[in-house]
Amino acid sequence: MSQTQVNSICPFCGVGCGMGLVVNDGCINAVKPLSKHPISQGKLCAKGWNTPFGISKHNRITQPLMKKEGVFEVIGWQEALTYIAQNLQKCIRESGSQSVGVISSARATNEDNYAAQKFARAVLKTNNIDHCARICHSPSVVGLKQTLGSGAMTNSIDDVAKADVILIIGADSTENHAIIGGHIMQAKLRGAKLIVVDPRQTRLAQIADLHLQLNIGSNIALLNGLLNIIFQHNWQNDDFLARRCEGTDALKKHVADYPLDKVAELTGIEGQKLVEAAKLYSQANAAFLAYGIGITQFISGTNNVIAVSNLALVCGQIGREGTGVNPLRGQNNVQGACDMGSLPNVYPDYQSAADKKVREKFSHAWNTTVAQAPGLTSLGMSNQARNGKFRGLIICGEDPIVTDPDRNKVEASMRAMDLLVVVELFMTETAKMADIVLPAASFAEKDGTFTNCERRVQLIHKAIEPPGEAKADWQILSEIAKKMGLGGLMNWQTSEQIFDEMAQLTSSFSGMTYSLLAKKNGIQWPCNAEHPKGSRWLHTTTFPIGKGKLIPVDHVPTNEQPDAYYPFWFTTTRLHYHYGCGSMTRQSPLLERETPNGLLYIHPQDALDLGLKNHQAVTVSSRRGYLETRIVLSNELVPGLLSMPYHFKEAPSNMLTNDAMDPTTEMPELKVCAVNIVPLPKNQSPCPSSISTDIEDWVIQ
Ligand SMILES: Nc1nc2c(c(=O)[nH]1)N[C@H]1C(S)=C(S)[C@@H](COP(=O)(O)OP(=O)(O)OC[C@H]3O[C@@H](n4cnc5c(=O)[nH]c(N)nc54)[C@H](O)[C@@H]3O)O[C@H]1N2
Ligand SMILES: Nc1nc2c(c(=O)[nH]1)N[C@H]1C(S)=C(S)[C@@H](COP(=O)(O)OP(=O)(O)OC[C@H]3O[C@@H](n4cnc5c(=O)[nH]c(N)nc54)[C@H](O)[C@@H]3O)O[C@H]1N2
Ligand code: SF4
Ligand SMILES: [Mo]
Repeated sequence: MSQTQVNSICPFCGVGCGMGLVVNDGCINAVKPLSKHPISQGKLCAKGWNTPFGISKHNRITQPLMKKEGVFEVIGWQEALTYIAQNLQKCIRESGSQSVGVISSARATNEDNYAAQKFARAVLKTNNIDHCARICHSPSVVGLKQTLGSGAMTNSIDDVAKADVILIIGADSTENHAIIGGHIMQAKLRGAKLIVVDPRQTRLAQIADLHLQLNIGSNIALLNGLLNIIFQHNWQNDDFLARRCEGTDALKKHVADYPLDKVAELTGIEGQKLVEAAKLYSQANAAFLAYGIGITQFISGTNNVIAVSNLALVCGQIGREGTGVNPLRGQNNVQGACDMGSLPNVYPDYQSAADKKVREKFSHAWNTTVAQAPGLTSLGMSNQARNGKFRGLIICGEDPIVTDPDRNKVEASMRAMDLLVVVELFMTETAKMADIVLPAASFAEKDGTFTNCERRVQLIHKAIEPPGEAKADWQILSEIAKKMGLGGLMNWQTSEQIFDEMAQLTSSFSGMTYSLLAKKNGIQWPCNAEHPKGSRWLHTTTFPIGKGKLIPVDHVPTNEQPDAYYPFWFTTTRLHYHYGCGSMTRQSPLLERETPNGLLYIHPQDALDLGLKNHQAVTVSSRRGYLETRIVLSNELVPGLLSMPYHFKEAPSNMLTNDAMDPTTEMPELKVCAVNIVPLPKNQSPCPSSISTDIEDWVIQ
């Protein structure tokens, strides 16, 4: 038996840990952590260790499938490609290019994402291209662009080790960015002060020096309150404000409207704790601020991000080692999918699609005329589908039926489309609704690059052959282009050719090549003539927009609040052991045995008041939908607040969630809505029907 090791990058979260894929007779049967990797330094979390299960051949989609009378039949590639090309052309002929679009995958490579946006803009002639950043950190991309000039993490992961204060806002890092969570715990052991702002008592909150357990959705009140305290005590960094920022006076005046008693009332946090937090953060030599989607997933998401940025700028905690405004981007390559322009409003490297010069640049480079009209977001496409205006969608590696808000609406949108193509590894709930399902190669079966949350572009290498007839996303999109008569636009032979094309058309990546990336354990962008070695820190001397912008923002109540019919606050979170829709982590028997298939956390006092016992079966309902699950008592919550992980299709929390949107980014308010809970009759189990994702249950062989 021959055994080799191919070094790669973990395909789950945005930390981007290094892993060696151990290949035995054409199969990956183990992974090894890489001791020399700059971030993971010989560690992996439970998901990383279970990677071989997550892509194992058992249960994978291996051939193109076409739905005929409700079941899938195996078809040949040529038949599938012809069907897709003809139906896309039909939609475009009858309803214009705005009636079709692409959702690409933040789990797939930069090269796949570059190909997806080029396919949309050059082949379909539409800016209808988006991906899951929409419902994740799109407010970071837009908010930080306004205040700092760039929407990415300003500093690096190992800056955690250089900080004397660490402020974590709306992020559950031991569960979701486990290796960073570990770095934070180590920093705390070494003596750094830790402040956690979260309505739940997360594991980091449990060891924090200060836990500001705010009322859900009261972020701006809290951040403006902290700023007001800082100005009142003269704790702001005057020198930094004078040299590097604009808008100080207006912001100071604005936050004076957030006195201690008002903020304590809105946030539920006593004044003294707020003063302590304001002092610790502002007076630190180096304070590292990281935040997650407890900031972004609100109708006020963009303003929440701006409020975070205001705090760091006023205290001058940015542009130096150990500091920064650090959005903890979620998916393994969500940073990359944004960088590559898989967004309706920007081309690669955030070049504006609204700018005629940019459109001319890409038209010239690609030797075609690119899309002219503004594009739709993913939820925009979904909404237009229910109006009959949006008709044909290719989804590469996303499971919106499980992961988008208000599942009943999402299902109606998918049903309304004339053509739904899903490119996937597994038979997800969304794939089940498709007209055509195409088999995608996983990260271990193709070459390419992923960009982690600290802007580090890292190579992944093909270790094994794709199962059956699966192909990389970029290859599949190129072949559809060819069938549409536009193959010349996407005529690449290797992923490296795609990367080189992208690097030539951007500034931040212009100094990168595969051979340089291979030598260096990845490179952090920008990497160009000005920064030939890449950039550990952004904004050290100036911001790309000149001065940092302080922008006053106001607290707004969440779109939905508890009332007599739906008396509980409801939020959704993640479990360490499962990832996203669960399509990959739930293939692992080791991870599956760690948690029940769906659970609702409730404070013991609420359970007592409702007469509920631990593990009792309940129904949970909102204005939009209904599900059944079992409760788990938890002191991590406050009375009145329920929480639920979103990974389980058997108890899909997005049946309940609200799609009310942030007006700037169309980010839905996934983090909060109002629900009711009622016990199920005794002896009745939740989720009576188990929902199979076994491939043989769906395909006629
Ligand atoms: N195990 C695992 N890891 C993952 C993922 C996964 O599915 N599983 N997904 C990846 C992805 S895509 C992402 S985006 C990241 C997400 O990583 P995180 O940003 O850590 O995501 P969440 O745990 O959903 O939410 C973070 C925290 O926000 C808190 N919160 C809720 N409302 C508020 C509020 O009003 N204010 C504040 N300050 N906090 C609030 C919640 O209690 C929660 O602790 O994780 C990535 N890593
Ligand atoms: N209620 C609630 N809903 C949420 C959230 C929340 O906190 N609460 N969080 C939101 C967030 S932050 C995010 S990022 C989204 C995530 O939502 P999704 O992006 O839908 O979640 P994933 O599970 O990552 O789905 C990615 C799919 O890609 C497939 N895949 C993996 N690699 C490849 C590849 O190389 N090619 C192709 N074609 N497919 C591949 C996997 O099998 C998987 O099914 O969920 C959002 N939904
Ligand atoms: S922390 Fe993230 S990147 Fe690292 S092993 Fe875990 S899931 Fe993979
Ligand atoms: Mo995410």
